[in-house]
Amino acid sequence: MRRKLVAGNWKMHGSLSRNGELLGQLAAHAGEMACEMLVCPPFPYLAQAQLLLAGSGIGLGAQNLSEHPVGAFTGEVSADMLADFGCRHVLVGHSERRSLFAESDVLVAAKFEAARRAGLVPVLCVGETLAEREAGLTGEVVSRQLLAVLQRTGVAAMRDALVAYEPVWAIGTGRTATPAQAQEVHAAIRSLVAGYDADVAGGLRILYGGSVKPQNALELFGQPDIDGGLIGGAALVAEDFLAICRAAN
Ligand code: G2H
Repeated sequence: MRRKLVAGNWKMHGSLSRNGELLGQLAAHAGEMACEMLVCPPFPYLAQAQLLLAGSGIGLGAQNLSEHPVGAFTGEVSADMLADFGCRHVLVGHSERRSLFAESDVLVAAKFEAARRAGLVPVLCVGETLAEREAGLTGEVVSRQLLAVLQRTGVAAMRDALVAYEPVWAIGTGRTATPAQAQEVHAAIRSLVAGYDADVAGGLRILYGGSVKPQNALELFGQPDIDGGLIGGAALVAEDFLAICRAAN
């Protein structure tokens, strides 16, 4: 039985005062949730979130990391630094990193490995663009993104890791994949991993991301291979994020 996980990806949003309010509201209701909760604020707010989430049961994650452990890499943040601030999770390969910051499959795999080395749980984001979906390439693209990691790290590194399927055409657009569309890709991801190790695949939590809202969460989370969500816009509004978490109960 895989426990559902709902993660908030705040992207480049927030301020000390707004975060304080949001985190306070989330922490106040976290005890009611059966699902695991996670928030991923921007780097500068990790210390604030660590403090305000202490004892709440809500996990802390980051949105990105360097593939390097230490050194002259101006502007970068290492996995160990994230761990120092209480992060247990880190997103890798979010589509915005892939498309806006030119992160390749090879770089994403290196970041996945760097997270693992520091004891962090990577949340590997995969997903196809609209053009790729329309060209019938969804399976091929998602497999390529996954295989880049599997071939670099081995399937054992996927144990306890998370995968987030985020169709690029559904991100921040208000368009959500139908539960059936999402389920089909989630099942394909699990089956690809099962080809390497059935036990790892059976325990692998695969989140769905892309315009998840309180109105569509229940049906999405009701699919057999959808183990929770990676939430962007709706994670910035406490009542919406909490409603999505309740839908995962
Ligand atoms: C996808 C998602 C969170 P949104 O990027 O990672 O964002 O829910 O706003 O589509």
